[in-house]
Amino acid sequence: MSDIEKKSIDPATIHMLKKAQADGCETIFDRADAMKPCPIGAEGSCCKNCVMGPCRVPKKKGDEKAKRVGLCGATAETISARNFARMVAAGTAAHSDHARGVTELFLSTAKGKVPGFEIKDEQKLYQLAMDLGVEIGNRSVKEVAIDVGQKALSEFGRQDGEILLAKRAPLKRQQIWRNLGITPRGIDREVVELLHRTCMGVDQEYQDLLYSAARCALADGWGGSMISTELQDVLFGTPVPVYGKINLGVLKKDEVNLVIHGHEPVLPEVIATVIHDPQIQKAAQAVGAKGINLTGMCCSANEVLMRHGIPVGGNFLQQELAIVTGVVDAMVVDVQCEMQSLAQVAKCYHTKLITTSPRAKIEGAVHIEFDEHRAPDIAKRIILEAVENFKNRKPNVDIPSETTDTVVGFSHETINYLLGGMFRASYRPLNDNIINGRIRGIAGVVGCNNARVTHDDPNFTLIKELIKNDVICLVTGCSAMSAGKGGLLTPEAARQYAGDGLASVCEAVGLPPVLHMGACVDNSRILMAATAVVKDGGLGDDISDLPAAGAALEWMSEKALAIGHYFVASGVFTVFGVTWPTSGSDVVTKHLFEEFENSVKGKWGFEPDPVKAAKLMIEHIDKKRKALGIDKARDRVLFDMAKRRELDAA
Ligand code: NFS
Repeated sequence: MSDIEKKSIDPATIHMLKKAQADGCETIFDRADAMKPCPIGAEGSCCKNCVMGPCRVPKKKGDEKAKRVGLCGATAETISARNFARMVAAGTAAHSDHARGVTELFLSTAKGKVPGFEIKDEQKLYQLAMDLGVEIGNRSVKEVAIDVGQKALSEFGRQDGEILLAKRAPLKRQQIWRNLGITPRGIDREVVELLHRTCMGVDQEYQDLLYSAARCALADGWGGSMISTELQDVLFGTPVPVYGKINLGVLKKDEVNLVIHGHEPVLPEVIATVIHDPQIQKAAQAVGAKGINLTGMCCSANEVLMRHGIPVGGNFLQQELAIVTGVVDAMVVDVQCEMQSLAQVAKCYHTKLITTSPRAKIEGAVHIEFDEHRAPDIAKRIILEAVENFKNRKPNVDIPSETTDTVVGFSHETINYLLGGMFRASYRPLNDNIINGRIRGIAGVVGCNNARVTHDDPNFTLIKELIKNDVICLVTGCSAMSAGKGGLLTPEAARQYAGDGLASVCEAVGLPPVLHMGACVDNSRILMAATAVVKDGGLGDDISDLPAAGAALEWMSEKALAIGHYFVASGVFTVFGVTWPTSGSDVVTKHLFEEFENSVKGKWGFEPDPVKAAKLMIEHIDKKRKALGIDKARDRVLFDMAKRRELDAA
């Protein structure tokens, strides 16, 4: 096996890496070989929060008692916890700023100020109105929507009290947060306060920092991310199961290829509509193309895949490789997870890179700023940029043949409906199957790709291992795409990969054993699903009682750490891979891995090996089953008449 072949388990990725090498085009995979991570920074032992440093306080092998403090006296524990907390603050800021944009658009839509946008899911609007304390009565949809938009917007700047959606959590969970003083007050407030606390010379007690980080992370999961998911569903429709295709083979040689990459679904939604405009289709034909092929990359892809079945080009580590095919006429990006190197890779070929967010420009890209008031015009302009660029393709075109079929679109509401049917939608069948042991437990497998590990391998191997052991998997983000490319997102995968118990349940209701729930902000759907399972009864009275665990074995983004921390603070055992950001301090790591279980009833774990990580998660699930008294549960025995008579006679 050549070195390139060890970079990914995905043949399309390997194929494109070889092409990039032949074309002399550098990618993230080359840079990962050329530059190793700084070991001091990786273990969280570098403090650069003031300019007397950076102070380096790494662990010293063989001299564990060595004094480890920065110039100001900050201990290795403080430095480690501060670095951890800053990542959580940044991740929360990213999700929540995305949410703010969606909320502003929602409010403008409710007020009728942005033509082309509308309220698509009224039922979800009413549910949200109730949870935000907005009166419904005989009021019009418009009135309710305006109030919902205003209430949601004020959650960002709220200064005291509790964020409103925290009330969706099980009552016991809410009480745990209150007792620890970590119920978020307002979304922006928690981010700002955490940045303040982690400034030079402020909060210098590692426990205090870790719990403040939990409060901030909860403002993401039950605040910013949840608001994003909810309002996007109300605006663009709540996902229902839809068929889709994934991997670089979805690109087409004889069509104009426009790739939408990033995170905010607003512009992609408009592009997806405008693309059918006959004038635009004509323009494509005029340049000799058979049509226009819209595909997605990263979480924008998840959004439009879930709602429209638009094919997915690939996940985070494939963004440069889409361009390497030589057929991407334009790649349009907004915010988050867009590599700056896209501009350089685009130069090797003919691709036009277009930035659209007022918050994110890239040197070398064309900037066409999105404005919701002129959304259709801007969408048209972007599509036409791609169309015009079709004629500039160079001869070195090569598209991998790989695509995989998927069934996606499992919002929390859809799972409810699919399990219980239209007239008695509920999580009851799921709970029953967990109690009777056919389903051993639930796992959320989420997060990114990371160029420091074999692309897609940890995610795919972990998920396969979990479903083999009857653990149903809920997936989002780039990890969902690893599962999709590996063929795990179809109902047929149940028989092929899942244990007998899980397979029998999946086959009975036609579900895949791995349920794609959306983008990373949609991890809030997993919180809602877990809460629904608790509320349905029989499995304890808090999320921490459930036979459940979470994982992100290929994480790289600060957003992933924020997500992990809100899962932990919501009572979930969460395992991360690649590298552990507080490994420089055994004390801080022990607190997160062990002592957190006594307070927030959830805890962190670290295990880069996917098979071992699955084992850890399954052991935790079994521990929870035992605590619930369902560890010896068996399939219910159905008595026939003869057996009943025997019982009656006894
Ligand atoms: Ni999530 Fe989506 Fe992927 Fe990671 Fe980036 S695209 S928001 S951060 S890399 S899963």
